[in-house]
Amino acid sequence: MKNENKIIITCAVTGAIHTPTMSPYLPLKPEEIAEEAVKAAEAGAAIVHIHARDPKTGIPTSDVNVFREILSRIKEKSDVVICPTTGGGLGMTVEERIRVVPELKPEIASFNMGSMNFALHHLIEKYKEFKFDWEKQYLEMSRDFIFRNTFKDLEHIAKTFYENETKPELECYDVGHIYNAAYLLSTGVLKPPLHIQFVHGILGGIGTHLEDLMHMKRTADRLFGGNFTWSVIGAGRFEFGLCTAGLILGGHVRVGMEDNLYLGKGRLAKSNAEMVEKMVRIARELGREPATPDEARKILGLKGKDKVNF
Ligand code: KMH
Ligand code: ZN
Repeated sequence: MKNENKIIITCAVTGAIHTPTMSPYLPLKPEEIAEEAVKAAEAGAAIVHIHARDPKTGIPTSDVNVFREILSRIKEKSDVVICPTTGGGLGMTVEERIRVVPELKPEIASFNMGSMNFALHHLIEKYKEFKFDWEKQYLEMSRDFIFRNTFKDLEHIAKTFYENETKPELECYDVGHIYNAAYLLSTGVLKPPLHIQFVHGILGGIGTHLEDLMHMKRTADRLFGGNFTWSVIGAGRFEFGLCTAGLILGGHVRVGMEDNLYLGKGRLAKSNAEMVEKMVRIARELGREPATPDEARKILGLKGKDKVNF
């Protein structure tokens, strides 16, 4: 089967949006996050997207040592492509967020394409009590939070990525972010071919309607022609529907507990692997075969797993 038919499934195993109270299955400790990532890869994920959490409390952390532990544990057991976050979590500085790139030199990492509101406070009302003290405060803090990615930041982040041969995965949460990418491409700050992730359903970004995805895709097609690769995220209950639309349109997809905790209505996913398995079933039914990690490396033009620093 040719590479065009291959679908890269990314699994985002823990993130920095959901908190421990929301699911007992959310991996928190480095060994749990690594284990979930390895199992997601065995289920068919070619890329795992990684955030780190404090081993004791589960609060998102930018501690490079925790990232290093997670990434090396995964690499020991799997050849999956490892994509750490540079979006981090609420309240982290840009410098703290991007430290993983020069320190660990990953093949690919997330690269957030603009400043925005990134709100989680609306999730509070769903829970009567929280397991850890930090959770409610963390979610509430997002009411007044600006996810900072100014043009100055973006130039600095891009330079850091290219110095370390790390491919940027451009997280676009709205149409304006695609124009930001086009501008930075025209000034040489970003280098082609771009890899774009259309992120739908974050409060502060574009919604989860099919028209929203079509608009993002049409805009990227118009600005970049055929010279880009792309993937879709649908946050919350729209995850599988929007990913299915993306795969029909020829894109790649991302699933996992960072974006959604449920396998179906009222049914918490017990593992990230279950979510990948569901996506693999849908893909195969619709004639797309999951890419292996090495096929994903080829499709995205990554430097290779022997060139990372962990
Ligand atoms: N949090 C997701 C909606 C990042 O980690 O840099 C997008 C994301 C960004 O994964
Ligand atoms: Zn993330």
